Amino acid sequence: MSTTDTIAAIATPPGQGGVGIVRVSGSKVWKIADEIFQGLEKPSATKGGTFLHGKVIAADGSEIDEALCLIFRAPKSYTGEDTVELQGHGGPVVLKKILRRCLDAGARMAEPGEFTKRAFLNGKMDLVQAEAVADLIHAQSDRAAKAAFEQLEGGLSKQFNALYDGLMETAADIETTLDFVEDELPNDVFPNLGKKLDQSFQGLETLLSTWDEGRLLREGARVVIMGRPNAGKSTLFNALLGNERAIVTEIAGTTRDVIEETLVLDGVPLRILDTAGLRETECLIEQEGIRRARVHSATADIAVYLIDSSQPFSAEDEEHLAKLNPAKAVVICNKTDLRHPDFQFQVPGFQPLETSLRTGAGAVAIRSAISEKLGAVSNAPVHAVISERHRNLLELARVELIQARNRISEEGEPGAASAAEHLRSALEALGQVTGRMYHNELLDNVFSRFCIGK
Ligand SMILES: Nc1nc2c(ncn2[C@@H]2O[C@H](COP(=O)(O)OP(=O)(O)O)[C@@H](O)[C@H]2O)c(=O)[nH]1
Ligand SMILES: [Mg+2]
Repeated sequence: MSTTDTIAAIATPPGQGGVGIVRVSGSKVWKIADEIFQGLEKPSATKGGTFLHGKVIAADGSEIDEALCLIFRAPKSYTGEDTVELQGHGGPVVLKKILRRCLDAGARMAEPGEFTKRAFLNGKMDLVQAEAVADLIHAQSDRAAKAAFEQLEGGLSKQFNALYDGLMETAADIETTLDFVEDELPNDVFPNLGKKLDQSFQGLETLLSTWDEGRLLREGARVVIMGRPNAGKSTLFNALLGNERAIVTEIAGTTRDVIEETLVLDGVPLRILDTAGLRETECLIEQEGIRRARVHSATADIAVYLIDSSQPFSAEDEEHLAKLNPAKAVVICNKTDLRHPDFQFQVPGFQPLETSLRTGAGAVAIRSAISEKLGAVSNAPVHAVISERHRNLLELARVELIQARNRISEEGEPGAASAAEHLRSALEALGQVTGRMYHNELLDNVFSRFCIGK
């Protein structure tokens, strides 16, 4: 991909809409716009930051659409290049014709994310901000959108930059010591360098700690509904979703596979999973379902455990509960409308809710309880959070930083050369987060997540 050619793409989603946009960016944009657009002025003679009203014209001179032509002059455009946006009527046939026209006039079809990639290459934004563009477009909830916007505004980049600059300074200080003869150096040089590395390490840990929240916002918190057969798991699953997604019957063992759906609760996206009831069974299909239920519960952010209170409290429920972490579990004694006189919940550490999913009593409390368990996420102020890619690079930097710190604090001066080496590696990893350093594979990896036209 060269940055001197001119790219074009439909920037609005497929389907019908009031307006549809074709975006063209690159050095040939004025030649192309003059050729295909007829208004009172030529686009090439029009000031940036303004627009023309006119017609998009086919090669044979016939009119394709009435349109606006928005003029952006480098560097004041999204890509940093000369750009026009043609706003036509938002129908797929019309927009494809306009795009075709741009391609025939000398543009090339843009690759996914290529406009944003050019914005990055032209210094309009760093890589973390570019990623935020995709996150904002993909955001499934209010909070995810806020976090992405914060990142787009540079909140996260600032933290990465501070970490990078701090380490860069320390690395330079360490390299300076290499030029000195041993007894020329003041005594406190290495203890001070150790302290600075400690500070950087803290900053790195703080950034790493935002990963969990980032994961929850991007992928959704995993909420697994568990319990013995017939407790009402599928009934709860359907009630949370507001539709009859899972089959509910009075036959124990109805749900065998894991069923997953998504839902937004208090601004946090959730992935809720309905699972097979836990019991001893001869049925191979059900056994596999139960095995999967256990696997999912082990990795869940929240386990919702249902108990059938129309029967006396069972030792089996007690056993299953003992394996759950109370901080991450919502326990529900369901079927209170049929409550057995001898039912008595007796597992310390849990505060069960009482519900009748048949009558709806207590059902609202379940949502609040799930929300509350995810509380750290849903109540905290929204701030920029790191992604999987950032985390992998931070982990690399972390390992190098620990090495550097150990060399300095354990060996002092004799360790300086090796510490400087480790810091260079740490900086290399950190530099790839914001794109101070990049290679093609890294860019391909980042921009492949984008849609065409962004
Ligand atoms: N009486 C009563 N029946 C319920 C309640 N919740 C669910 N059920 C019934 O219990 C049976 C089993 O429910 P289901 O959701 O399939 O349980 P699962 O096996 O845990 O998924 C169905 O007949 C439901 O209608 C409740 O609160 N009260
Ligand atoms: Mg079920």
